[in-house]
Amino acid sequence: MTTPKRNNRLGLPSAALVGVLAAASALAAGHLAAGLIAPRSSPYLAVGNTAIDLTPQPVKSMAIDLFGTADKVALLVGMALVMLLLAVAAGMLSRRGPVPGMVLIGLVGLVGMAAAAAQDLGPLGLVAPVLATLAGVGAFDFLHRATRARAASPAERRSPENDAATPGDIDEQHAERAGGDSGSTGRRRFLMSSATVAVAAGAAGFGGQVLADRKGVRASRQAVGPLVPARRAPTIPPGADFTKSGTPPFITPNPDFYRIDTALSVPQVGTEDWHLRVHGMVEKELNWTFDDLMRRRLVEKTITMTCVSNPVGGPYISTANFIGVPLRDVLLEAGVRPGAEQVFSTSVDGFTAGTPVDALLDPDRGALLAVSMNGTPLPAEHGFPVRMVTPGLYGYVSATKWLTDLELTTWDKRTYWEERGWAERAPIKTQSRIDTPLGFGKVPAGRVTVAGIAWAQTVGIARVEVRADGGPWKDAQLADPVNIDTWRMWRTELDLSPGGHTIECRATDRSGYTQTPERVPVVPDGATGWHSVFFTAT
Ligand SMILES: Nc1nc2c(c(=O)[nH]1)N[C@H]1C(S)=C(S)[C@@H](COP(=O)(O)O)O[C@H]1N2
Ligand SMILES: [Mo]
Repeated sequence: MTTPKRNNRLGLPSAALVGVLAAASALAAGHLAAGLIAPRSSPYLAVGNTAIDLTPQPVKSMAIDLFGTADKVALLVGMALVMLLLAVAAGMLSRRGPVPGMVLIGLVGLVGMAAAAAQDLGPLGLVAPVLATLAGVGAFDFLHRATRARAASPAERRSPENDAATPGDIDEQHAERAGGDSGSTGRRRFLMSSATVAVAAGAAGFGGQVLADRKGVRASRQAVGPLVPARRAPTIPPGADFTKSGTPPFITPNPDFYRIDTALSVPQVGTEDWHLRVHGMVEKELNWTFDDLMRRRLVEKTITMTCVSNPVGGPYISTANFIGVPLRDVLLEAGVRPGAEQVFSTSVDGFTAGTPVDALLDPDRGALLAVSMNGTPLPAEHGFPVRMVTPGLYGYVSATKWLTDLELTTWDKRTYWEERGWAERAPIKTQSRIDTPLGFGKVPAGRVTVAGIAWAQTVGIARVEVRADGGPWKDAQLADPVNIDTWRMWRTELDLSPGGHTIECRATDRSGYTQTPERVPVVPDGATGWHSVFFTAT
C-alpha cells in the first residue's frame, strides 16, 4: 500500500467518529474497571459527584429550581453533551495526525483522575480513571491509524469528481467509486476497526454495570430476616386520610416516598460491610456491626419526613412506618459527656448532618436509627442498611442515610449543607398544602371539594382553614389523628360560581401558632407562606 504525502487528512465525519468512539472506549473501560474495583470510581460518576461538590450554592439552588429532583439527570445529560463535544473536537483537531486528539483525551482523563482523587476513594479509586485514559488514548491512536489507512489508498487522490468535497477530505463514495482494491480494503479495515471498538466499548460498559449491580445490596437486603419491633406502631385508622377527596394515602408507598440525595449513584452498603462508630464527647466509644445493632431494642414509629427544600405547596414530604433502634438508647449506652451540643453524623458518601443532642436524647421525640421502612428493610435509595430519622427536624439536619459515624461534638463543626449557606438548626415549620383541586385545573361549578395535608411535627395540627378569593375563612374537617409527628389530612366543600377562583389554606398547630402568610424562600431554614391554588369552575 502506498502512502501519499497529500490528501490523507481525515474527513470531518470520520475524524469526529474516531473521537467519539475513543471517548466511548474510555468511559466504558473506566466503568468496567470501576465495576471490578469500586463502582463509585467510574470516571463519569466521579466527575459528576465532584462537580456537585464544587458547585456554588446559588447555582445549585437554581438547578434544583429548574429541574427539581431531576437535577442529577440534568447534570448527567449535560456532562454527556460536553463529553460529546470534546470527543468531536478531539477528532477534528486530529485530521492530520493523532497527537492533538490523544493529548486532549489525556487532559480529560486527568480531570477524571482528579475527580476520583477528590472523592476520597483511596489509591484503588485511581485505577479506573487511569485505565479509562489509557483506553481512550489507545483507541484514538488505533482508530486514527485505521482511518488513515483508508485515506492512504490511491482512491483518495484528487479527481475532478472530488471537487465538491473539502480539499483533502476522505469521502466514502469517492473511495468506492474509484474502486481501487486498496480503497475498499482500507474502507473495510476502517469499518471493521470502528465496529470492533464500538462493540468492545458496549460490552465493557455493560459488563461494568452488571458488576456494579452485583456489588449491589439486593442479596444483603433479602438476607435481613423479619424485623420484629418490641413495640409496634398503632395501626393507621381508615379515617386517617381522605384519598377519595384527593389527598395522598396516609402511608406513602416506598416507591413514591420523596428522595433527596447529594450523591449521583446510590451507595451500595451491605449489612456485612456496615459499621457504626459512636465517638467524640462520649464516656465509651462504640464500634458496632449490623448484628450488634440488631441485638438492641427495636421500636416502630410512624413519622412524616419533610425536606427543607420543599417550597410552599411542594412535594418533598412523605410518611412511613419506620422500625429502628431508638437513638436515645444508643447515646445513653455511649454516655454523652457534658458540653456535647450536636451529634455530627456522616454517611458513607461523605454527606454530613448535625442534630441537636437534646432532640436525640428526648424520649418523647423518638428519633431512630432506622433499618426498616413500611415493612421492608430500607430500600437502597433510602439509606440501606441504616439511616437516621428524627421527627420534627428537616432531613438535612437529622436523617443521614447510609449512616456510618456519629460524633458527639459542639456546634463549631460544620456540616455539608451548613457550608453551603443553610441553617445550623432546622425545626420543621407548621405548613399546609392543597392537593385538590389541581392548580390551573377545571372543576364543575357548585359544591367543590377542597382537600389537602397539614403538618406540625412534634406539636400536632389543631385546625386547618380554607378560603376562596380572599373571602372569610372556613374550618376544614380534619382526618383522624395518628400521632403528632405525622401529617394530618383535611377536606372541605366550598360553593363556587362559574369562573376563576383562588383558594388558600392555613394551618394552626396545637401550640396555637397559625401559619404566617409571609412568603420566605426555602433557604436558609425552610419556606413559609399560605399555599394558594388558582382554578376554573365551569
Ligand atoms: N447520605 C445522605 N443522607 C441524606 C441526604 C443526602 O443527600 N445524603 N439528604 C438528606 C435530606 S436533605 C433529606 S430531606 C432526607 C431525605 O430522605 P429520603 O431521600 O429517604 O426521603 O435525607 C437526608 N439524608
Ligand atoms: Mo432535605
